[in-house]
Amino acid sequence: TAVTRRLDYAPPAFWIDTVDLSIDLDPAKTRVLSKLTVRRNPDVPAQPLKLDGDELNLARVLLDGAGCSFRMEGEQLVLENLPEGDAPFALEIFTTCSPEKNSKLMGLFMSGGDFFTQCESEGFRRITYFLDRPDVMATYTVTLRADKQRWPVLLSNGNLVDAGELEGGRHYATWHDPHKKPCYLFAVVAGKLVAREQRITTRSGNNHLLQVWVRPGDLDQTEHAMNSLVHAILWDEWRFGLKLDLERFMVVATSDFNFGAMENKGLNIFNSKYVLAKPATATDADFEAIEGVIGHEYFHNWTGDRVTCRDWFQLSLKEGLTVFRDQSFSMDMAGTASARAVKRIGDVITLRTVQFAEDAGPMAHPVRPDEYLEITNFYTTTIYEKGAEVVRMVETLLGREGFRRGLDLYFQRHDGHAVTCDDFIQTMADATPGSALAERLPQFKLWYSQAGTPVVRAQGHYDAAAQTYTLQLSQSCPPTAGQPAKQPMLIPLRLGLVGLDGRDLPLTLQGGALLHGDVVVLHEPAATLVFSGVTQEPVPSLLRGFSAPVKLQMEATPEQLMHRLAHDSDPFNRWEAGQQLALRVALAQLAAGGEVAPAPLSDAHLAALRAVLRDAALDAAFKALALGLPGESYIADQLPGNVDPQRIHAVREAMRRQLAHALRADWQWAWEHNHDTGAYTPDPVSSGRRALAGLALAMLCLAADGDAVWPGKAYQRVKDAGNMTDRENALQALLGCGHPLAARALEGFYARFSHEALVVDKWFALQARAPDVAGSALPAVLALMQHPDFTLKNPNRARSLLFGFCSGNPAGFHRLDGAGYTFWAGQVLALDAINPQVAARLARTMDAWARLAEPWRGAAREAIARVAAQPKLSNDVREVVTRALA
Ligand code: DPP
Ligand code: ZN
Repeated sequence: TAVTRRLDYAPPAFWIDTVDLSIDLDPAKTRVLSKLTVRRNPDVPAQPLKLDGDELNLARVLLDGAGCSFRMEGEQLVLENLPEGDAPFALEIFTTCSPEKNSKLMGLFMSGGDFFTQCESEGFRRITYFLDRPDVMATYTVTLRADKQRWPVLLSNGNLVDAGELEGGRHYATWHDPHKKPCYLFAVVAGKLVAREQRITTRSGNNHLLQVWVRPGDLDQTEHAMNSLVHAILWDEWRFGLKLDLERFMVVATSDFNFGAMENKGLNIFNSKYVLAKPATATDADFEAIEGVIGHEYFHNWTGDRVTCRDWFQLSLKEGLTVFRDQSFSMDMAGTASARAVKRIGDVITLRTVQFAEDAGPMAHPVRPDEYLEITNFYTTTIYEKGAEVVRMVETLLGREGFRRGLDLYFQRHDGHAVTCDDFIQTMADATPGSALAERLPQFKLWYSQAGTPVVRAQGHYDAAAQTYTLQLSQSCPPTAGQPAKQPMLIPLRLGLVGLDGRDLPLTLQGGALLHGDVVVLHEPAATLVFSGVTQEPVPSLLRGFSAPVKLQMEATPEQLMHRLAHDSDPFNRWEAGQQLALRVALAQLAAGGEVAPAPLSDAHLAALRAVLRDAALDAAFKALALGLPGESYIADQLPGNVDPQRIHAVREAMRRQLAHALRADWQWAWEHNHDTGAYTPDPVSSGRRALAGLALAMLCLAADGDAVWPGKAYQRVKDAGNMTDRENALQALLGCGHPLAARALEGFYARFSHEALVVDKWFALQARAPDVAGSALPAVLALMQHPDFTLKNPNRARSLLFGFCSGNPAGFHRLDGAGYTFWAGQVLALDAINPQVAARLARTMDAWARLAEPWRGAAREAIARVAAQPKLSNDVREVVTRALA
């Protein structure tokens, strides 16, 4: 259980050039014969060859065809008496493993009777002994053997080069991957699967075979995934000139998976949640997520597979860049400016609620971390989403053309290599001499090394006589573990000045120029900007489009916020003004003490929201976001500490109820104009209308006050909605208002979909998040754990109920008696014995414990300490709870 440190990186002492694997698949005992061509790395002093292994049974090792001496050092296989010199030698290693016992779902495991692999980060060592590190890249040939009837389809990376029958009802297939790759991109699938196939010819005239492999009954749910894949391929070629480099590209779905999906070269393996969709079972959000994840994994083919990471501290090299690419893809697919903004707002909500919280908590780490106990704990929103924001800032600094030039140079320089975040950013600067990035590269790189969310403070002053508007900006970054003092960062701030009529005033910066006409690059601890020719007092609109992952603090009157909610030309900031407005009301209520006011929203505030809801020029999707209140955990994050989760819930509920009642006629109008979207398609316009209709229905149910009309309509809709989005929204509306019809609706929902695993997940999640009426939430969750469909062994199922409750139901979870935390501790331990990765994720739902008020704080500490005291914890969970208590 040793900590791994970034600065300890040393190149491998050996290279492995070719890997020839023969795998005899058997659930209880799979035999793996690995033939390696190995040679010494001439740049490194001679040392023994240490191969990683984990839970393997070693049968035999041959060196150049003869027996040889070896020893074990912990789980590593150590060979000392190897040939001198640089000449390659052959190593044959014969091991066995047991896929059916592999509940960690790392390495070779079984799902629904079929075989799958997951090797990132360190799963390959659970298949065979190897130099399991991403900078060792080899060419793979793989022969799979299995019973033909039970596992008729045998897949691995690359091209199928041979296949045939064997004795005893077995068969085989041999695959060869022409591309060198690190072992974390290796994959095998064997099962009773069928494929949707499509052949495409790309812009450049190349032909490819695309396959989406699923269980036979699921073929009717693969059309959207295939369309998304085709779009992703065409988009990457169009936007970045990056072509598909394989004749065959395969996507395979499995229902037992830790990640969302995995970018194995040519053979992407997906959590079925991100492949399977049909209108009857998948929501608009599911359709959108599938497009995004299919894109994400496909884009990894270049940013991850062709150019990979030197070591796991560089994870954001591929993940931050690939998230940026999938976000850009989804925006381009969304089309209109409004739909793009809606996508951006969704991404920022995730960043601010999850990543900002991470940056402010015990697991805070830089985008390029310095150390880890267990690397799987670092597949975080900091690496992914903040990493993507860093790449987005690079694009903002370089412009679209400059960014493209940078990426072109990146592939020119680093294709086929395992590189670092430094290599990436250096290339982007080298490709754009004189750019705002190249000019201040060392400072920009602080985004990779400093943890914590920077705070930008802004103060504005209008001088009517001089017709100037002065903006004073300053920045700071809070201390995080191991980083008490921070240096000022390079922060691109997109901004505008909104005039009285709602239009932007022209921007003329005294003594300087704005990047792209509207971006200020803040690099000093404090700066003063003076805009001249400002003919009227403006309302400043800063951080447009969320141009940097920072917290902006700027005084604003409710009138200024309402002005921007009504007019800001930047849709992101228009939405943000509404959020700020609501946040201020919530924070005032929290600061006030005493009884929670039943109607905290002012008339002017309600009128402003009504105007947005009724605005004929706005899209429904935007309205649904603008009328939504900030989440409870986001509100909690704005407090300095002493967080009372029950009061936050009560305040937000009061706001929600007031919004429901005060705008009842408007909600009814919104429902009437949006609830019928005709034949289902998941496009942004109709999905936006469904979102607004869903919100309206929830509000109308909340405002029903004993009247049965709206709950009755919701109940009817659960029964006969034409698609899952409308059905789930209606069920949620019923649950959200605590109506007795909800129980019957849940029953009917289950009866209809009990054979659809992904819908049963929704059924569990909806109940896990249901309002905590008189302490009912926890007992309901405990009862659901006894349901025959519940199991901790399936990650999606475990997440639906446990994460739904522990992180999606703050009022139910943060009980005064601490029973929610006791439940959490028990489930973390139970899961840890099965699947440490999923357990560690659940453990993280208590990250913010130290900011709680008493008695929650004491009870939370006790529960975490109980977990930490277990002697047999995985590294995964140990790292999370140790940091939490530090
Ligand atoms: N499968 C995960 C992803 O695609 C890890 N690479 O992000
Ligand atoms: Zn990824």
